[in-house]
Amino acid sequence: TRNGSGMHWKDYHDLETIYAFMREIRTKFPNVCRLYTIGKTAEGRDLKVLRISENPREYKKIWIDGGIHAREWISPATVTFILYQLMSNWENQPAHIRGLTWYIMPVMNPDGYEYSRTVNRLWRKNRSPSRRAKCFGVDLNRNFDIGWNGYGSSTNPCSDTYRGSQPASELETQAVVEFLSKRKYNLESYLTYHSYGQMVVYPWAYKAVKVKDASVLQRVANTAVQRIAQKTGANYRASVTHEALGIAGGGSDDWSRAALNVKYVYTIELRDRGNFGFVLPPRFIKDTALEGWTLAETVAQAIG
Ligand code: ING
Ligand code: ZN
Repeated sequence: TRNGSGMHWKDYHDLETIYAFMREIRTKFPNVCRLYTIGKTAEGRDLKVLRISENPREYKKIWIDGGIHAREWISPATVTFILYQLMSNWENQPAHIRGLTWYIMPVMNPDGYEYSRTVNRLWRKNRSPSRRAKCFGVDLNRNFDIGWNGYGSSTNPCSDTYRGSQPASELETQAVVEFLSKRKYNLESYLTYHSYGQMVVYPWAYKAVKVKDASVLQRVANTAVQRIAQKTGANYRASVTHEALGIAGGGSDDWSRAALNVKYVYTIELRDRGNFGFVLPPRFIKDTALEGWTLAETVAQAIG
């Protein structure tokens, strides 16, 4: 699984390698790929999304993001692996995969990711400076305009769960919101990759209520979890977010459901269960990424 960009899944990579991999895929498959720069970060890095589609006007759309939180390195590793799984065998993919338009954003928080790689391994937020305090960074998964400033988020700029100065105050949030709002009419699925905990969860997170089609979401999550266990032996749990993780406002997943009415909305907490936590050794990347791909495959099949 080596190629010109130097991408592989035996170790974690810096942002430039991930972006080189995205450009490489676009160059290899120019007819099905389109690479977008949807915005820039506070430190001036590009925010990149790769679209894969044989028919962007007609096909149903699925969004996948990773790297909202800087220290969750397994997330960009998994989302790039999903890209690799799709494109290394595109011609032979089943109709429910080839018949979708995939929007894939491996690193939603590039400033934080690079900061975690070079300065502070356990950094979570982005790196935007606060006007009110000496602290840096907003938790992008508390910054979306749904249940903003509610439970599970902080008003303190020095907190790890700081919600920002207002809803969508952050450039990363704004870029994603603007990009997806243009395509809201048939986004079928929003998948967002985090770690850790080994869980597949669905809305709501901001209030202790289940979404209307919770029974469908639970059933598809159960299927994904069963298939994951068959593939790698790992045990994931499927649940509604507020029961599994507690109430938290401002999440991207809840926003996609509330603002865009997306049906198949999932957050996956990848490996592990706390033994290594965020600092998951590279030897676990392959299997964990396969687990993340299994969720995407299962949801694609459910969309039909
Ligand atoms: N977990 C998520 C977090 O942002 C979550 C859990 C999901 C909260 C959806 C709110 C909405 O805290 C991790 N590991 O980041
Ligand atoms: Zn996270």
